[in-house]
Amino acid sequence: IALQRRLQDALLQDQLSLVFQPIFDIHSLHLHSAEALLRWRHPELGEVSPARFIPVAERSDLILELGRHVLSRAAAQIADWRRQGLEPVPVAVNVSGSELKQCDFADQIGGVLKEYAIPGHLLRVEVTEHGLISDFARATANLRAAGELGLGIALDDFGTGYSSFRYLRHLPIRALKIDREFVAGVDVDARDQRIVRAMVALAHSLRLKVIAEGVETESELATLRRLRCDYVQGFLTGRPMPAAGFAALLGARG
Ligand code: G
Ligand code: G
Ligand code: MN
Ligand code: NA
Repeated sequence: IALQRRLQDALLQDQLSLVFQPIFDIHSLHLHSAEALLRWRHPELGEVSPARFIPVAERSDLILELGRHVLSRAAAQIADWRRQGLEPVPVAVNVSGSELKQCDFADQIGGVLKEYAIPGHLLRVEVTEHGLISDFARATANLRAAGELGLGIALDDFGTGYSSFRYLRHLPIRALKIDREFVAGVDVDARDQRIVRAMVALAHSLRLKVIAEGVETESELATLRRLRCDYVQGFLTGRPMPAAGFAALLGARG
């Protein structure tokens, strides 16, 4: 409860910000998109990890407020980069399961696209298998509606949740994000190599793209290239960074 109270204040006092982690084409290493990640700097507690405060927010409707905040901040940032004369790449936001239960989820997205005058393809949604279980029909309808607004949908943390195949069957997804759990040490672990190869084959047979997450070493990158992943995200190619740092990446594209 204490943390929940503080998080409520954080929203009001503007202690929350977004950082952006670049996602690159695994072969050319051209910038492809970004993942927006929430950061909270509390005046006394210092940096509080979303791994800690998101679960707290998820216990109440605070997560819905947080979700709207992230969506509108991401859209505002895209609009701001465009004002600076930059050509933004799509920005993916993480969406919790409870957000997907809202009847007006797609209306919210439509609202921010209009407010910031940006095309839908510049926003993306990442959902976790875990987030989808409670109201699958509603979640599916919401993701379809988001897809119709032009947003690409990715299944996050792929392989770590439940009944993934059901999601692949029903959801309008465009990409799988292979969880770091399978990526860390994939260069030296034959079993992980076989698992990743199978995930990629599955994804490609369904015409989905594959993003490898949490790539930290050149050797992992080389292995993931060989295993035919499409995109790479991780500390090796770029840490999550503030908007100004990301603007430099946007500006440096040739
Ligand atoms: O970036 P970091 O490793 O600190 O994130 C930890 C966890 O918090 C990850 O699982 C990430 O998906 C989640 N997370 C980060 N930002 C958001 C957000 O804006 N909304 C939601 N729902 N989860 C987020
Ligand atoms: O669950 P999700 O995939 O949304 O969360 C992404 C999380 O992974 C973020 O907290 C981000 O900071 C973290 N992350 C991104 N790249 C790397 C990496 O190369 N290594 C590690 N350990 N964490 C990473
Ligand atoms: Mn994610
Ligand atoms: Na993930």
